[in-house]
Formats: sequence, C-alpha cells, structure tokens
Amino acid sequence: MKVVITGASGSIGKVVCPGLHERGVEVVGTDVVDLPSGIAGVGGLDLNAPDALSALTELLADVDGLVHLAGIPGEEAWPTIRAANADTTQIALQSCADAGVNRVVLASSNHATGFTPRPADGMLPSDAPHRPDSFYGVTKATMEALGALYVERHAMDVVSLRIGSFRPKPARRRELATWLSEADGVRLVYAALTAPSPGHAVVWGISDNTRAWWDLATARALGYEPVDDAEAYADEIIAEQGEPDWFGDDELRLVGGPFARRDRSR
Ligand code: 15L
Repeated sequence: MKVVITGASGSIGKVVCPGLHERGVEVVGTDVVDLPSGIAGVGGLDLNAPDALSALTELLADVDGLVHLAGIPGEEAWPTIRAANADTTQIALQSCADAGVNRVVLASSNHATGFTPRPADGMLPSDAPHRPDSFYGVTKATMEALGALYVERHAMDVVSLRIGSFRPKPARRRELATWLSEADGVRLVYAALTAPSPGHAVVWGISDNTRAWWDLATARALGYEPVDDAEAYADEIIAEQGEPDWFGDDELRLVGGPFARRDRSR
C-alpha cells in the first residue's frame, strides 16, 4: 500500500509516517514546511497555494490512500483557521477525486463536538452531533461534512478520526479519558486505511483508557485494537491534581475540556 500523508512534519505526522512505514506502507509525506529527515516526500507544498489542487493531484498518481493531517491544531482567528483547516480539506478531497484515490483518512477532532456533555450513563457514541467549541471545532465539523459529501458524490471511503489528546503520555486528569497514545494513533490510522468499505465512518481516536466515556465500538469495527491505557499514569496525575469530578467540573464533563468555555470571544 502506498499513501500520501499531509502535515507530515506536524506532531501527529512525525509519528504516523514512520509508524505506517514500519507496518509496510510506502509513505509519501508532504508539508508546507520542510520534511523531517527520514520521511520521504515533498516539503514546501502549501495546500492554500493557487496550484495546490494540481500539485497534490499529481502526487496522488498511483497512490492507494491519503491521510490528511495538515492544519492548525488549536484555536485561531477565523480567516486563518478556515483557510488552514477547511479549505485544505476540500483541496485534499478534490485531489483524491481527481486522481481516483478512493481512501481518505481525515484528522478530525473531539472539538467538533466539544460542548457535548458526558451522558448520565453509558458511553457517548462516535456519531454524536456537531457541537463545536471553537472556530477550530467548526473547521473539524466542516471537515467531516466535506468527507460525507465526497463519499456521496464520488463513492469514496472516508474515515474521520475524532482525535482526543495525542501525546507521548497523558499529563492532565481529562487525558485519563481522552489520551491517544502514539502507538495507538498509528494503529488507528492503519485500521482506517485498511478497513473494507467503511463508507463515511466517524470514530473517536483514543486509547483503551479505563476512564474513557467516548465509545470506541465504531473504531473497533474498523479493526482498531488499542493497546495502551492512560490508567498507567493515573496515580501520578491524581496525586498531583486531585481526584477528578467527571460530572461537576466543566473541563472533565464536556467533550472539549478546556476548549469548551463560554467566555471566549474567539
Ligand atoms: C485537539 O484537537 C488539539 O489539536 C490538541 O491540541 C488537544 O487540545 C486535543 O484536541 C485535546 O482535546 O486534548
């Protein structure tokens, strides 16, 4: 399998590119900045440039899939984040349609649903409706909607990953539930690339965390088998920050945690 990965120099790309390569996937990385050494591909490719569509389409010849990780990973002014996250997603999907690439994995985010409260009991399904907590979250909701459109129009398979907290290790109480380990991140992207005919699947991207409340059933249905559990860090985190109140504290009770604040103007 050969895949193009946008945002190859970003925090997720730097892990996923070598991780997929180790699994036998031929990886072609792209990024607006230079690529890290060891990642093959094209640096300096700006997906907002006027020739981005043709440049990416050309790169996608003879490729089996695209993993779109490029974008800004947090809140920004609307024109900036719309261009970086929403416009580039449309370019990525249209390039795939033009090049005949039928499998796309999109790096969505939990922040597309950030104002969603924890259910009184049970798990929150991965198709929880959009309740974005930021302009960033709106661009991720848009990303998922664009994915759905291209599945309908072009019979593509698009998997949108509502990624939690992708870090080497969890550091805050919220991350006891939302952590996605680096190794599980690679497992998830690999499953999204290889699952037979998912259509448009929207799945949570977290590890097998004991304290998770986001339902991994749809991710597991793709073949994702997470191995890591943030619980390994629970004693350390709780000793430092105190016992979490999962239904009282907004940072723990709402999907988007610190992003889901009503007092933010942008
Ligand atoms: C995200 O989508 C962000 O890119 C990342 O910086 C974290 O804030 C993460 O979500 C999270 O929710 O922990």
